[in-house]
Amino acid sequence: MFQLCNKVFVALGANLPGHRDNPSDQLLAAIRALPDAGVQVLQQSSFYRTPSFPAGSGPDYVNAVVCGATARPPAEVLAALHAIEAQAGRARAQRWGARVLDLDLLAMADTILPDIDTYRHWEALPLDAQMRHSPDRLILPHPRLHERGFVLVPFNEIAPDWRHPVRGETVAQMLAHLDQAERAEIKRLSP
Ligand code: A4P
Ligand code: MG
Repeated sequence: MFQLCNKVFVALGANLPGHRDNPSDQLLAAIRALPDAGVQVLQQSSFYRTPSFPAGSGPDYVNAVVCGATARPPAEVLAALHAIEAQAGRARAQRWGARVLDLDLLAMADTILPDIDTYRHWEALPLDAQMRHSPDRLILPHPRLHERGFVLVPFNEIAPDWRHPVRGETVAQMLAHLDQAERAEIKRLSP
């Protein structure tokens, strides 16, 4: 049973302009669309310019993380995020390919989905398998959030004390494990 109002964290990323002039405008439009998707925005990180991962896979990204409140169950929130991506002109061509908008559900309160063994399976997947397989159902927390600078840096700006329900670490602790060189390449754009 989900609480009436759950705290939800959404990661935003874009490295192609799509219908807008640039990736930052894509992110702004997506944030403005969140209330209609049932997510009331409580906090918003700065926007960051980040090198595309894997290295050399495309133009730099603009990334951000938003904290919201929602009364909807996780699967409905993800479906609403996919609808916003589609409106922005996102086509799912290639895993980790360049995109006009990527909205990932990072976490919803301390929910683990679909179960802890499935979460652990996706978290432990080696890099080559990550590139070949993508999950056909919602995994929460997002199984890559603990290792991505482009997620952890903006996440840390708005919720350094959020604790990962499986790993037991806070966002600040996960960020501290990141390679310094990777962190240094993430540049704050605004405000
Ligand atoms: N899915 C399962 N769980 C989730 C969840 N918690 N949130 C499913 C979002 N989606 C989830 O996702 C693939 C499948 O995972 C979908 O069917 C979804 O229902 P996708 O968004 O179609 O594909 P993706 O974005 O290529 O995969 P994913 O796993 O979201 O990858 P990442 O980690 O987001 O990588 N470099 C920089 N600098 N910045 C970026 O933002 N993003 C990516 C995508 C690669 N490189 C990047 C960035
Ligand atoms: Mg995604």
